[in-house]
Amino acid sequence: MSIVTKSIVNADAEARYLSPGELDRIKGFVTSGERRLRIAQVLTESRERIVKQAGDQLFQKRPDVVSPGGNAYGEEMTATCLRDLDYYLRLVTYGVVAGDITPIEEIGIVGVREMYRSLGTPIDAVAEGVRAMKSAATSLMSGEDAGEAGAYFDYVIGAMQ
Ligand SMILES: CCC1=C(C)/C(=C/C2=NC(=C\c3[nH]c(/C=C4\NC(=O)[C@H](C)[C@H]4CC)c(C)c3CCC(=O)O)/C(CCC(=O)O)=C2C)NC1=O
Repeated sequence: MSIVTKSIVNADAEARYLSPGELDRIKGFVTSGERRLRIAQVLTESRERIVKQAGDQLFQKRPDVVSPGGNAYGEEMTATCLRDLDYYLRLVTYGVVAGDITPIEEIGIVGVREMYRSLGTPIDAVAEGVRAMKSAATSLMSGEDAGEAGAYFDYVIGAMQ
């Protein structure tokens, strides 16, 4: 839910007008809108490059995951691994657009440890891949945009520690 919807639901539950604090937070959301959309556009347009670069970096750092016995060993499994990185990049764009980590949390973080444990996927290596996406992605942006985008990648990385 965006901050706008959330504020309206909360206010209406108490049959009241939006409070000055809520209006202030909505103002922040609106004034940062152009920047957030610009970031989401860069991530969307460059998604293939970001995922590919991050995958190369991850497999260089963690050759074990693509070696025999590794969770991403073999063409098909490697492709599934890169697909997971693409999933997380997509979720980051949702967070950036919403100005809120909630969509990332609900779609990709709740239950993620249990999921990767049951798949035999080392979650620290997934986090490493997301870290590599962060550096590939933020290198395409100016300082302020990079900082804002970086926060959403950091949220995912932190949730996988
Ligand atoms: C949008 C929310 C969402 C997420 C996050 C998601 C993840 C996800 N990753 C999966 C598999 C997988 N995920 C990986 C990923 C990796 N293995 C490694 O060693 C690397 C560290 C890592 C890549 C960075 C691999 C290799 C599989 C296949 C495992 C298998 O089939 O044995 C599966 C099992 C089903 C399938 O193969 O599609 C799910 C559900 N699905 C979703 O709908």
